[in-house]
Amino acid sequence: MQDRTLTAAVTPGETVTIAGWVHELRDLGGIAFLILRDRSGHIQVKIEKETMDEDLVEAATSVARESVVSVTGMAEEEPRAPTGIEVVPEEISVVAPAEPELPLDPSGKVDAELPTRLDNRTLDLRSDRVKAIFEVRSRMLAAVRTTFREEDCTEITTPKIVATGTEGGTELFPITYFAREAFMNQSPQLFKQLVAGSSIERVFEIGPIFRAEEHNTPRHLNEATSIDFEGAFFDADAAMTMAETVVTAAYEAVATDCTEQLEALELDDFTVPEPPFPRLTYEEAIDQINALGALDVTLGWGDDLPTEAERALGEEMGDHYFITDWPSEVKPFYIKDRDDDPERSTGFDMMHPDMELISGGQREHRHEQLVHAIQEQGLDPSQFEYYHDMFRYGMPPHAGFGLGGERLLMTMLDLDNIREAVLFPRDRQRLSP
Ligand code: AMO
Repeated sequence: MQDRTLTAAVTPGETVTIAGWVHELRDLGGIAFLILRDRSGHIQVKIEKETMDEDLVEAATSVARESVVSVTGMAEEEPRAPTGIEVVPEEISVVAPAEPELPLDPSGKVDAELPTRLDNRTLDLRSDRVKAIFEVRSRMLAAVRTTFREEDCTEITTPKIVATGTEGGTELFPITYFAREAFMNQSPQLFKQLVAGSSIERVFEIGPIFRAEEHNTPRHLNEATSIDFEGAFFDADAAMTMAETVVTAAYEAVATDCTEQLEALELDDFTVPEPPFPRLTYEEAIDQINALGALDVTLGWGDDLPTEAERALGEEMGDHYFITDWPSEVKPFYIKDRDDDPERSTGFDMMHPDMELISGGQREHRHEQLVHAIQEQGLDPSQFEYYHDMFRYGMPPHAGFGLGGERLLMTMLDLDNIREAVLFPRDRQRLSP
């Protein structure tokens, strides 16, 4: 819209045209106040019924909440107005009316259930709290990008329609690719390695991953955003340091630039984690969990860490930490075993006290050992030929990680459900919007 002034930029003494949503209408009899909202904030529009044009009064007082209106008038100082300024209108037009019955209350005064909110996301996003989540998300991703660029990484995008899975066969979404079977990509894993092994060396990608997770949990999505890194001449330790750098930079950017949003989210004790994060080996982790008596059973070598175990350990650790040296048998084929002990892998996870945020590790870069590892996991090396073949032509040692974007945001903002961190989540039930 031409010549529109944002509400935050309105200064007393000038004639302005403002446009936005009817946030609230307060009718006090002889006088009414229309609170207009735009992306920059709110402003009060004063309607004096006795003295103002009848049509204008009618337009202003009959419009339904959340309608879009345009108002032209004089801005005046008014200490009693919420922002100290009000607009005295000469002209009001309804640009896009809203129906009087709204499926949810964007002011947040009346709580709506999450499914209702997700079904009506446009309205949901009009509340300060929900809007704040996605402003933080945008800032967080920008910080991640900048940090990787500062670390000399090249941003890449890799195919989302793929011929093979990498993260375990049960979680694949099959699709029809002309007459052939194909899958939605579970991770850019193999592609990022193939590019890191070129002389580009350091790559990152922020993109969707698709997992046919059977379980509907507050921390799993069927389509998630993965923040991936891969670096040639990196080992697991160096990859962990990169992971710490990226996570910390995301927190720092949000702490510095999103004070208003953190306020809307009532996060007055927002703190930036301090690297280096403690690094526990898998063995130390299970010993601690067993000592805490968090489970009915005693964990042994090779066991996965159940959610309750992660929680108990997280509580003990209090902040981000790593679990390293996972048993080789529980890690995917591309993770390299430790040279000094093939039972132990170079695989690591970065944990937030509430959940896993990152998996990573050094990769098997030796062709023969890689083909062997693929076979060991019961997979057919010929299906991965496009990948392991390249390891015959000078593949340097390399390492990397995958960081769950929504989990990072969810833990950062203390959200109860991962669906809060995605605009249009995909889960077992939800395929639209
Ligand atoms: P992994 O499968 O552990 O590792 O995934 C990495 C991180 O991605 C996030 N994540 C998810 N978030 C929400 N819903 C899901 N269904 C979901 N699945 C994964 C988690 C997890 O820690 N290729 C490796 C990474 C690597 O080694 O570089 C991988 O994909 O935060």
